[in-house]
Amino acid sequence: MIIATSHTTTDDIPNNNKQSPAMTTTANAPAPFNRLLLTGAAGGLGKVLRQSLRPYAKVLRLSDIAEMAPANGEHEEVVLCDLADKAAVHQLVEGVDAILHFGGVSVERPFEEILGANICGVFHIYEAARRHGVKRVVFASSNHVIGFHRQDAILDAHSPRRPDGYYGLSKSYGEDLASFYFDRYGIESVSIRIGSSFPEPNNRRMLSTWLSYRDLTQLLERALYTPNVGHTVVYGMSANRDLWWDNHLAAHLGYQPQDSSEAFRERVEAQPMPAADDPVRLFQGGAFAAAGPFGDD
Ligand code: NAI
Ligand code: 15L
Repeated sequence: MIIATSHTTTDDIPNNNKQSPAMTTTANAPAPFNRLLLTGAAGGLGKVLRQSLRPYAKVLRLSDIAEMAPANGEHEEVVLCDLADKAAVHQLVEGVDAILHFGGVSVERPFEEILGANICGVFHIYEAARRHGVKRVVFASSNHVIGFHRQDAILDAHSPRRPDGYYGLSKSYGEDLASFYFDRYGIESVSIRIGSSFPEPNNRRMLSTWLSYRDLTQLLERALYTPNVGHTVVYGMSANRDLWWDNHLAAHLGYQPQDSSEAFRERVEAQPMPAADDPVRLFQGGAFAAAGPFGDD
């Protein structure tokens, strides 16, 4: 179990960038946790992480509101759970050493849909962590916390947040909870502002925001095992050519991305160029910045 030894914030952490390990296998992984909880396990990233997190846990507890493939042997547990249900989340968290919180609504939606899954959901996760003595949470935050910044801005973890919708606001709230639960209870968190984590970048914006699954897995390894992270905010992107985000304030994680969107540039740039005033060209959050309003009819 990882224990918070000091009230460290990203301001205090020295820049001790390390070389990243080569891809982790069960043979060369750091000592596995006894039990890791992954929420959102039925989702796009959850399915990938169900495989790639295997070296890091003797038992991976996989949870979602949606059905999943049954547990594959003794190293998996499958638990259906609605994050909006406080009692169910408290049961879910019992007996785990660390939590990777990926569950929730993952796109812009009306506030009422975001409220239970994301806002109540992340609160339930932190309260359950406190009650069950869990000392480390990795939170799948999002670039939509800063989505209203222009694409010509370079941001770091101290840049002002500019959420681009209710979804981004829910992730911003999750980051605030992470900060509060560290200051108040010593529960450490890494909030990963994931860019676009898909098999390939699908459009021009994603040439900057893309995060390969391999790099995501390395970042999760660093987020789980780096000591004294306090509450660290890190941008989740691969080593792309034209980056909007600077991770120097998270250098203590030692994250060294291996992949780049360059391999896909030609195919992506064959697509028609969006108009100069299209939000997908103006804002870091792209089309999310133009979603809504909802509920006017
Ligand atoms: P996804 O939508 O495929 O997966 C989210 C999962 O959460 C789904 O399986 C869904 O059933 C589950 N979920 C929704 N409401 C729930 C509830 N009330 N209780 C329990 N589970 C619930 O999304 P994806 O792409 O796999 O993303 C995973 C996480 O990473 C999300 O939190 C998302 O916001 C975050 N993220 C993903 C990015 C990406 O590029 N894929 C970028 C930035 C953030
Ligand atoms: C996100 O936060 C979403 O979960 C994902 O579906 C993508 O839209 C991604 O951001 C992105 O900005 O590309």
